[in-house]
Amino acid sequence: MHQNYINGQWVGCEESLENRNPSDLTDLIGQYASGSAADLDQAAQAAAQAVPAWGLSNPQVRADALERIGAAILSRKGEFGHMLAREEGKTLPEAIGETVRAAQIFKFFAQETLRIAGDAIDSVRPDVDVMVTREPVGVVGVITPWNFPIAIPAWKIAPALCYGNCVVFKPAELTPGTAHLLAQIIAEAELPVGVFNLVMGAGSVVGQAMVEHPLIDAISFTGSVPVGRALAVEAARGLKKVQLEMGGKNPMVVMDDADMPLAIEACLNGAFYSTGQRCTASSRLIVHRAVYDDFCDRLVTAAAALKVGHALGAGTQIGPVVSEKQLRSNLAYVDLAREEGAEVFGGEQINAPTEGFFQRPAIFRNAQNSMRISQEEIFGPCASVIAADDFDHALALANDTAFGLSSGICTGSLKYAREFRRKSTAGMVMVNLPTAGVDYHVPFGGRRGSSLGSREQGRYAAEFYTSVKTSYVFAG
Ligand code: UN1
Repeated sequence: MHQNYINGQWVGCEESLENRNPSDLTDLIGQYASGSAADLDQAAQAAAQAVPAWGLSNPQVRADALERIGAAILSRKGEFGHMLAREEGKTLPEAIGETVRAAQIFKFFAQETLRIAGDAIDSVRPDVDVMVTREPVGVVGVITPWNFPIAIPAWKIAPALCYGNCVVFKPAELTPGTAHLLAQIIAEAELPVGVFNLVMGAGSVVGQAMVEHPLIDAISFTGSVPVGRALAVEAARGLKKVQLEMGGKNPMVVMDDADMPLAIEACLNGAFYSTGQRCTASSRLIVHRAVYDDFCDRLVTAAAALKVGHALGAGTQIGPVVSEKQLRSNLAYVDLAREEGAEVFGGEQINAPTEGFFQRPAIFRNAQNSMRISQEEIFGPCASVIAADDFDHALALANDTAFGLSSGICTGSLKYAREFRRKSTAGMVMVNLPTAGVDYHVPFGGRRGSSLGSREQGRYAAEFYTSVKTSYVFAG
């Protein structure tokens, strides 16, 4: 069994989880520990004990450790990519790309340790100096989803360590393999005992124990809206700091002056790559009526040509859906699309040489924005195509959602691009680019049902991972 890492030791536990390849159900990747509330307690205690020394450690020590982790991930990117593609179903190039991104995140935060700055301000009182500094929050619980099994852990763990926090990491049950590899690398980076802990297991057990634990000071979570909401309520009881990244129903507007091949490519990428399993996926394609039919015809043809298959197969463009449960849910939405009156292209489950959860990309033509298929996050390779009369109508439709993570517009007009950038009520806006696939050094996050708390990534991560101290010194 692959073990948890607690207080500097690899430790087994009674329960374990089976990790299987969604591209080939006969491929058993391994058995992984499924921790208990007691394991979580051990990890939280170890982390809390490590906080005082780590929090005051020399930034060069943290910089060197983060740099070592980044370099080790990079040097093993093939192994990581292979594991990630095998357990999550992302294609191998996507999986290796995600691994490189994770390494870059560790390297970015290695440098950030040397830039933790504050303010010195004159006091309004004589002979008093005021200093504003940033200190670690303490023990940070990290709860991550299966869809980015190395990038999302990286963008939570790296800043946590950079700013002097200790970490208890609970990865998604569906992707413990990548998390375990990452933990091995962190374990080899010679951090003091207790600074980093891995507790794999069920959200209802380990996650619940984490949110209830008095020694956990803050939780950074990426996952679904219902879990995020429950977590926020529970965390409020313990007055824990929380950062939630949840769903999306991201709009991509295609104007009548768009470069059509570029728009098709951006929509294919945004809607279907990574099997649509991205909170930044373009699941609402809002297309100007003047080009609606042309756009739909081209998109249907291009989507039908995408090669769906084994994530590790040569030339595969769309890997499997992550699990049977997710596939059932996606297929139910395809049925719902028909019931709601959309015209459905693709979306059917397909067979491959290996038994897995393969689904063809689904396009819901003549969809309305008010339909459930256009309002609820599906988290699969499914996109509604909604007609808009003009720019203002498209903008109104784009903003008419309970989410607000990313949004995009394809247009040749600077005026439309500028207005969309200013009036889109999303946390991230893309012009002539897919709504998914973001840089690693700038803030990530959204509004409304998509995010709660301060931004992740880049220098803005400091807001969550530090606590501000204001000191007054009287010189006498
Ligand atoms: C990306 O689009 O590059 O869970 C990242 C997700 C997001 C990450 C998306 N938190 O899909």
